[in-house]
Amino acid sequence: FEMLSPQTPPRKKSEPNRKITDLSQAEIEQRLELQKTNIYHDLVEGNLILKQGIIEKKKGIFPRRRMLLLTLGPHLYYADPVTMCLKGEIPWSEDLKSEAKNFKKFFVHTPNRIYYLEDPDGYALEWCKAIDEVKTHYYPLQQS
Ligand code: 4IP
Repeated sequence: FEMLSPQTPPRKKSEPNRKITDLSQAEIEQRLELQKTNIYHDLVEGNLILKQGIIEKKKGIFPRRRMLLLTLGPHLYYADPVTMCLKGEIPWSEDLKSEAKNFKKFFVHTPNRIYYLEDPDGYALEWCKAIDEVKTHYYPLQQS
C-alpha cells in the first residue's frame, strides 16, 4: 500500500515517531475548533492544547491537585479543576528541562524554580516526552 501511495500518508497519532508538535496549520485550526468544547479552552488564551492531565503540584505542606495544560506557544498552564481558575504557569525558556523520577513523579526545572509534579495515573514519562518535544520544536538548537 505504501508503495502505491504517491505521497506519504498523514501520520496517525498512534505512530510512535509522530511528535506532539507535528501538526500542519490545517490540523492546528481543526483541533482548535474541536477544542472549543474543552472546558479548559477559555483558560489557555487561544493556544492549542497538546496534552492535558491532572497532576499533583507539590509546594509547601499541601500538594495541589491541578490540571496541567501543555500548549503551543509554548505554555504550561495549571488550573484548579474544582474552581476552574487558572492558578499559574510554568515559565518556558530554552533552559526549561523535564526530568522523570519514576512513572509518577517528574520535575520541571526552570531557572528560578523546580516544579515537583506527580501524575497519579503514572504517565510521568509521557509528560516528560511531550515537554521535551515541545522544547525541541521551539528551541531546536538547544541540547536536551
Ligand atoms: C501554595 O500553597 C500553593 O501550593 C500554590 O499553588 C503555590 O503557588 C504557592 O506558592 C503555595 O504557597 P499554600 O496554599 O499551602 O500556601 P497554586 O498556585 O497551584 O494554588 P504556585 O502557583 O506558585 O505554585 P507561591 O510561593 O508561588 O505563592
